[in-house]
Amino acid sequence: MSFVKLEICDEIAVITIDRQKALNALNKQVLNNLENVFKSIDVNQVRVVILTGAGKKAFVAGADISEMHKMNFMEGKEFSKYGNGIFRRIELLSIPVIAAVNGFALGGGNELAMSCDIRICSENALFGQPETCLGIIPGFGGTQRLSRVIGSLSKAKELIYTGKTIGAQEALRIGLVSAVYKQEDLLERALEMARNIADNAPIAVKHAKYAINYGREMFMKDALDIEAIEFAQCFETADQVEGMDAFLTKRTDRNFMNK
Ligand code: DAK
Repeated sequence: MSFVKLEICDEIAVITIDRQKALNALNKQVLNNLENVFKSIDVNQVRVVILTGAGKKAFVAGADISEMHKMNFMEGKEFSKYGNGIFRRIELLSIPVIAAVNGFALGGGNELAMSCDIRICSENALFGQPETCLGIIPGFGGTQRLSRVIGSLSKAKELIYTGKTIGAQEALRIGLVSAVYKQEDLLERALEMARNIADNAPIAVKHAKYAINYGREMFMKDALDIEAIEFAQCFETADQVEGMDAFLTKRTDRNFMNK
């Protein structure tokens, strides 16, 4: 039995973490299922992934505390490396991943959402890195991604040191999410955004993601070199010809072939 479900419709994949009895907390099996589902995505066929949690209460309430509480140094290191490997795979997947945060996104849940390209959430969503309250620190990238995502070292440190949670509106204010919707509208809004992305030239979207992701880990000069190469590669695609031809001939029926 898998705790992670995959549905693909019209070039959009919806991945749902479904372990509702523990508020979708990430135990080793959930992580393993998540890794396998992401590995199974054919990025030449699927254009956008949406990641969400089952139920109305939680996206992911964190790493599974009952599995972690007896860990020693070596086990903690291994667990962190394992989770980080999966989250990095999501972050670097060549196509965009939208996190539709439908409730608690705590600890590993917030870290998972931050591995995605874009986060939108429901009005009841709650975010936080409460690890220091448990005697640990974020171990799936939170100490690194939170400040990069929100662009404020001060706020990231405040959230991690205090372990306090913030609601959807505060998450929007600090830039942790891009938009807040009613719970019942969240998935449809995520699908709408996904369709909007999927309508654009898929290879161009991939080049943009690559340039943004790798560029932000470099010095500006090197990052701009990466952008120049990714930009240039677009001119070897049929979709660049189609996109510009459609504009110049005032056509609205762009037909991107992913070539
Ligand atoms: N792990 C395991 N079970 C969890 C869980 C979690 N993170 N969160 C909730 N559950 C379970 C509860 O134990 C409860 O199970 P039963 O008692 O029914 O068997 C069930 O889900 C429903 O939860 P509650 O009854 O507590 O529901 P409430 O609505 O009253 O409260 C809550 C919801 C989200 C406020 C509360 O459940 C809560 O505070 N949960 C823990 C949230 C949390 O602290 N999350 C962060 C976990 S730490 C690392 C790698 C990774 C990480 C760190 C280090 N290295 C290896 C270095 C990441 C760490 C974390 O994510």
